[in-house]
Amino acid sequence: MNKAIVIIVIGIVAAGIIFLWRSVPAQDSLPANNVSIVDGVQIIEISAKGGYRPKNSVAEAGLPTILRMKTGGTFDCSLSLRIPKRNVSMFLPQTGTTDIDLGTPEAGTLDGFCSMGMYRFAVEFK
Ligand SMILES: [Cu+2]
Repeated sequence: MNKAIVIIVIGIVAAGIIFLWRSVPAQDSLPANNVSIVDGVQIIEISAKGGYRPKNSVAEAGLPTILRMKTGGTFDCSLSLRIPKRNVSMFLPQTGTTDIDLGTPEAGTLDGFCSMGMYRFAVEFK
């Protein structure tokens, strides 16, 4: 086969792969579907492993709310959770579910961090 044709075919295949790769949205850009309301209690689920996911959540203000932290084989510092506005400073289990009662939040943003502040998440109450 002609070398020029081979190079063109490789170029087209590479362009296709790059196009497909770019059209897959990054996980953080997907709308977060981590907030549910069960029996009048709002539950916000955040997973902790190498950071917090989703990084940004939107929830309703004025509802009794639980922040549900999920870990699974987590061994990094996202286990060490701080929510300064709520005086939360705790260690999550390496694997498990930890419910944190947020009471009935008013409108505003609640930030959570790992103890060193390198990982962060935010919940916006509207
Ligand atoms: Cu950290």
